[in-house]
Amino acid sequence: MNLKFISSIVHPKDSPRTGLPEFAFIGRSNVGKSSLINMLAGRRSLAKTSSSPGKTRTINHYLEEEMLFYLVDLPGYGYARLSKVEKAKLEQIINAYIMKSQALRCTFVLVDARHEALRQDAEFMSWMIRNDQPFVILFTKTDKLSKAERKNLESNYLKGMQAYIPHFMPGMIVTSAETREGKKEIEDLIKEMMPT
Ligand SMILES: Nc1nc2c(ncn2[C@@H]2O[C@H](COP(=O)(O)OP(=O)(O)OP(=O)(O)O)[C@@H](O)[C@H]2O)c(=O)[nH]1
Ligand SMILES: [Mg+2]
Repeated sequence: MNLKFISSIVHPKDSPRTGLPEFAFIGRSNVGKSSLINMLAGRRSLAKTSSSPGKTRTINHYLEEEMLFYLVDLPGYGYARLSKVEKAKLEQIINAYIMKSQALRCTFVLVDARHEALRQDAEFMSWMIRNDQPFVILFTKTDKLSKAERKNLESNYLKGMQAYIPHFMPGMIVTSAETREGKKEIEDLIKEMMPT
């Protein structure tokens, strides 16, 4: 993808007003949102990444200059070390963006492939379902899985999530920012969701 950094904002109302479709990246802090955007861009440091959680604190728009859509890098949720006030502030940014963006086509909810189904992710996805917000799960860091873990990833995760959300059956894509697994699947999905 030919991605160009456009803006870094705190208030969703300051989003670009071009009306171009937006695809957002959300998930727990440190799950690999910014790294995945870099992987899609084929660039190392378009989006800032960090091994310590809580790196992204703003809503960041990247424009795909040929197909004309935005990828939107959001702050992570659930970073335990933040103060209550700071956590609430980030949650407010995320929720306001998702509820208010007119151009948001689909949200990619990133989940670390090494973790079991987590309550925090279940709560976020329940909230998305209640608000009729379409999303697809992207498993991240799958380069760190053994063959056996990789094989059972989707079915194990679904089973775990269904304990929180009955009949849970979202779209899922397996990715790695290291090996670039999942790049084509994400690109194809975005193409499918572009207005014609
Ligand atoms: N092995 C491996 N490491 C990854 C992968 N994706 C991300 N990482 C590492 O995970 C850490 C966090 O990555 P980020 O992309 O900054 O995560 P983030 O979700 O944007 O984090 P916040 O902005 O803090 O919410 C970094 O040390 C990355 O190098 C991956 O696919 N494989
Ligand atoms: Mg980030």
